[in-house]
Amino acid sequence: MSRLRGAICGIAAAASGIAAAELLAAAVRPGAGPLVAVGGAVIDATPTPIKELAVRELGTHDKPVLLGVIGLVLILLAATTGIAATKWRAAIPVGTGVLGVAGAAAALSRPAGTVLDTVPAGFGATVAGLALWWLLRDRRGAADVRENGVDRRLVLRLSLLAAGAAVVEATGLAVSGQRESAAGKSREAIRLPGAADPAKPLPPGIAADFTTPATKFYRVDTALTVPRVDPSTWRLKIHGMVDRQIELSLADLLRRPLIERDITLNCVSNEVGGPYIGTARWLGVPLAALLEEAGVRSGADQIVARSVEGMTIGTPVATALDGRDTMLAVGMNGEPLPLEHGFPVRMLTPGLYGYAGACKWVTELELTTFDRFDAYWVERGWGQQGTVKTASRIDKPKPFARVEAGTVTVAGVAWAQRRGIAAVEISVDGGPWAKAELLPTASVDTWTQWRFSWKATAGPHSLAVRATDRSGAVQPETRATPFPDGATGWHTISVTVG
Ligand SMILES: Nc1nc2c(c(=O)[nH]1)N[C@H]1C(S)=C(S)[C@@H](COP(=O)(O)O)O[C@H]1N2
Ligand SMILES: [Mo]
Repeated sequence: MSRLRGAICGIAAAASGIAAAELLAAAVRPGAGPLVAVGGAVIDATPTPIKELAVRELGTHDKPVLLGVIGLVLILLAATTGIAATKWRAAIPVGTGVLGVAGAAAALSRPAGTVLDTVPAGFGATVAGLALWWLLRDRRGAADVRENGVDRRLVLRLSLLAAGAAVVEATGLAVSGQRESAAGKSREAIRLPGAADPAKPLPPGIAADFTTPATKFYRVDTALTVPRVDPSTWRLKIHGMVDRQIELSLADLLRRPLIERDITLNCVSNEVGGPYIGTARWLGVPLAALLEEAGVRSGADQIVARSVEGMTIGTPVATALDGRDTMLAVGMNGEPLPLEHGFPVRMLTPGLYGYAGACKWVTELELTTFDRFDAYWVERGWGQQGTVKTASRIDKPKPFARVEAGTVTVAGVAWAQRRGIAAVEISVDGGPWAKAELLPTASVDTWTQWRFSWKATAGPHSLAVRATDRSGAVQPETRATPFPDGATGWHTISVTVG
């Protein structure tokens, strides 16, 4: 009974401490709350294979799951502290101290972290400690207020504390909700100018699902909460190995001639046959002209893009100057970038995986060298250059589908951004390769949709796909994991006919 009491008091005290810390953070430093800071620190410290596994098995649920695990660990620590404190009061400063220091250290370790960010965790730990001490105070005289084994004074204190924590928590949520809707409104208020150089109209006969709606576009990033950037104070700084440092506001950026292009973006973490790829119509400012104005010094071979939440993405300088449409994108499918996809400005580099060329919420471009600096994912063992590999995927039928005998339409996509797709072939049950029909596509920077009429006979079958890019290179059969520079291998599915 006293253990249960201790555990309940410990958890209640921790909950009020966390609510207090999150409210303080929401008020003074949005996005620097201890929970998110600990989550971010865990993400950054997680070994790459485990991160891979999480992205593969959990997809976009990886973050809720992570927060759930952190919550469970917190509950265990809080309960243990509470139980220990019923016997030994010194457990209060020890337990809450450990949690406070962990939260503060996590906040400080964030790329954009400052000493100030340790204050919410310290404050929360203090509140939790005081709450626990108050809950467990004069337990000795408690016998006379007990009725049917229930300590009424404790129940009263717990209720008061819970009510207080609920009010604090609600206030915190209201404060951050306010900020969120403010960010949403400022995005809605933005009127993007038209493109000086618009995208070519999509060719006739193009499939309806050629362009991926923003709401269906995959999302991959390490941000536990979507960064809310105020477009009126946003600045982009171009510096490092340049002759002239440049600083631009969003208005400055939007005054420049904009280009509009259909570009396919995909993630290096995508497994063979995986979902992390999409095609959108992007509006943006070509990076080449900006770099020319800044005057890139000889020897600089890497652009390190930094984002508001401290991501670093290293892009080869050559890919911004070789004539491709590397841009600072402000629009996606005719609208300002969605918050999740980097509002107000992100990088986009045709032909590179996202981790190497597509920094979201970007605020800084530093010209440097690959020798001198390893960006976030490179530091974790991923390839430096991030060139997209030729690949293809079967979307129809679905793996393990049951289809009727007769003519079955097999369909999917193939991509080799910058090189373009020359051919797609299908092999049934490991038999000879037969050419699929290629549908119209927008450019070498977009995927190519294909279809194949299969005369399906009853029984179990396997279907494999492979693409050939316009340089004549055939997609290799050898299976490779996404780590360290992109998966290879033919997408093969099993279906049953009959
Ligand atoms: N700031 C920031 N930019 C980022 C990332 C990130 O974690 N943080 N992830 C990159 C990765 S790995 C990919 S694949 C693309 C995904 O872009 P999307 O979420 O708009 O599809 O964004 C890139 N840009
Ligand atoms: Mo990625």
